[in-house]
Amino acid sequence: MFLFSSLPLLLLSVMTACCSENCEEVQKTCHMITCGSPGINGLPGAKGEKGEPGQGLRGLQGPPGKLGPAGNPGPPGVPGVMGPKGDPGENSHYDGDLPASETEALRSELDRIKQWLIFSLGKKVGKKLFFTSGEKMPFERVKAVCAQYRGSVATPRNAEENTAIQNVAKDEAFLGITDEETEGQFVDLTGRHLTYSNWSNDEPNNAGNEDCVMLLSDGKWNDISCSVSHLAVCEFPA
Ligand SMILES: *[C@@H]1O[C@H](CO)[C@@H](O)[C@H](O)[C@H]1NC(C)=O
Ligand SMILES: [Ca+2]
Ligand SMILES: [Ca+2]
Repeated sequence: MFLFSSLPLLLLSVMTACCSENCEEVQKTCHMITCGSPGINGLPGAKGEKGEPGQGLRGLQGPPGKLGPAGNPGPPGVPGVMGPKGDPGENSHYDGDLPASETEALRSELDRIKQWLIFSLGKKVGKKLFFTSGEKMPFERVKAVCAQYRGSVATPRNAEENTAIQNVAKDEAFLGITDEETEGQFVDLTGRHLTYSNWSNDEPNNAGNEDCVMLLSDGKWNDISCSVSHLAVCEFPA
């Protein structure tokens, strides 16, 4: 700021200096400066008309302005050229299989965990395992819960499985059997007709429209409404 305001003053003093050295010559170039010995001050003249805009030197360029706001992001660039193939890693010969000894160790550990689960919670019959979450819920929920654990609703295929479910449940539980599709025709959840059943006396009676089946505490079956809540028992391949 100081520089700009003092610049005309600076120019003036430079021109004055040149004038005092060689006045005759300077008068041709320095029109603005009066030379010679100073006379007596006259009266001030009338004010002249406003002159044309001057052609003085431009000021020095100012400092850069403030940074503007960031622009919108541009479109994504063209994908680069694929790089050269990297060096083979240290495990370049690893084919994804664990050593046989480790596979064996994992398998026996899993077997042990399975045995504990069966021992404490479930029942194993042939190639089936039966477990319960201990919760009571409508039939649709039972199906969903069993499917969530990659199992299906417990469906006894013989007296032994029926007893196993009874022992796991220790309460009234849904079985994976319905006659929702065709009234009076009970099928498993894959739609196959039953080869084993253990209906209680005078059941199934479809009393008030009953399309689901529950295992009674005595091991016998009764058709009941699908919307009532009973224990969820699921079966899994052993
Ligand atoms: C039906 O269930 C009862 C009680 O568990 C059992 O004693 C009977 O043997 C079962 N009958 C059949 C055919 O599974
Ligand atoms: Ca029915
Ligand atoms: Ca009934």
